[in-house]
Amino acid sequence: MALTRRLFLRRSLAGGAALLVACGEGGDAADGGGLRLLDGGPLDGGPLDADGLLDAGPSDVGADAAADAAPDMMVVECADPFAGGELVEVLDFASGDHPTFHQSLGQGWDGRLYFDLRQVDEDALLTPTEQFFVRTFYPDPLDPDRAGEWTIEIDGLVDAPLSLAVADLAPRDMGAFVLECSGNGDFSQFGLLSAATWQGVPLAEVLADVGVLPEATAVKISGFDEHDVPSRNGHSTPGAAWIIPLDQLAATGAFLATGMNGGPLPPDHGLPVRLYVPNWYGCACIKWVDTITFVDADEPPTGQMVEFATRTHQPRPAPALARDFLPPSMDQAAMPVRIERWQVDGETLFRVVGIAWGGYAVTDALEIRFNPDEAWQPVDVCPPMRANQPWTVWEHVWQPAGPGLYQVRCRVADDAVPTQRLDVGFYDRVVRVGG
Ligand SMILES: Nc1nc2c(c(=O)[nH]1)N[C@H]1C(S)=C(S)[C@@H](COP(=O)(O)O)O[C@H]1N2
Ligand SMILES: [Mo]
Repeated sequence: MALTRRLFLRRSLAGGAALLVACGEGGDAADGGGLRLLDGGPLDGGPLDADGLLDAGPSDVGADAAADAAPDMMVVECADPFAGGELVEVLDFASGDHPTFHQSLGQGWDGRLYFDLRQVDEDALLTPTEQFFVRTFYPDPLDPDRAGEWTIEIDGLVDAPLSLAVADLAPRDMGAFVLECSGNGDFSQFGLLSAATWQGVPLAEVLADVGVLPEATAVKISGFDEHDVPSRNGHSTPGAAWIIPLDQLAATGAFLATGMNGGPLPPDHGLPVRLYVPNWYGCACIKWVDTITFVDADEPPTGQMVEFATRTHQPRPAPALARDFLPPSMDQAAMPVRIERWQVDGETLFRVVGIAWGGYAVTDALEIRFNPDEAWQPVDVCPPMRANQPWTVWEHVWQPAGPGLYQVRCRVADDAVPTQRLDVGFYDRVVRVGG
């Protein structure tokens, strides 16, 4: 069987400051966020792609030479059962709707752009900016030409309110992270999920010098949220704000983003500034941030937090105080994104390509099942999961029992790994084989 050789950073070196930059000052959610090499590191000059993967190519000489030059890399041999075969077709998922991808649909709060997850691949991990999913378009009252004048008002329980000019921030690379709308679903082929590198400044750093009153326990981050056209059927409630407890701020790795994928933040993604919290659902990642308010322990949740309480898995009924809300974090999730039919040596083989994202620690216990009455099978993830962000692409060889509909589900065979959405079949995909 043919092998593909890939080099990857040794996991044990993940803390090596010379090699890897994790987003934030520690905290699990931020760990691994920056699979990003510092200039001048041992690999400087190597043919490194955006993910930090060094493609060794098919030749042993190349791989060994690269490994010699970079002792912190290791060579993994991944089996390629499809080598020399022919891709016959990419199957359509039979579940959900089939929206138009990569095109602006709707208006205002109901504005959407769905990303086609079938495009994700080991060597195409990041979502091109123009294909990155959008939930809520750029507000009509704002003028992109005046984005350079944007200020954030810092008020509430502070010594004196102040105004922060976004142009004065010195953004740097924060790492590669996924963003997922908590209302993502089969209706859009799960197209409200994308990955990018983000540039910005940690929120804890931005607020470090603010004179804060002793009773302040949290910050409320608010964004501009007015549109000329109301949301249809009251689908979306006006007012975008989220509250982060001060004692969690640094650990979340929250940052104010001013750029993505190395370019400026496009209008629809929050020009000139948005909140981004690694591994928190998109509803917390407030766009067009205009106010940061220091609040105390009696602060009620924002309308946005209440609107998204179910989708962020809050206790029911939703808590009366913001401080009793759970962090809107994403448990480990996984699903197939592309199922291909191949002819290899006269045999029909199916290649299931999937992603694993979210979660709080690396796992090697991913499993897949092709119908409720079939057995779970381990997914051999190669190279193994190295970090929770942005996501891990996996592949599985499938030989279906016969033609028909298959309901494909993933799980993590490790009770220590929380997977509340996987547990209820949230990311199930249905595929039709043959006939
Ligand atoms: N001001 C504002 N910020 C917002 C929203 C909004 O409607 N208004 N929607 C939120 C939701 S629900 C999601 S999923 C993300 C989507 O970010 P994106 O459009 O850049 O992908 O933005 C969040 N920030
Ligand atoms: Mo969302």
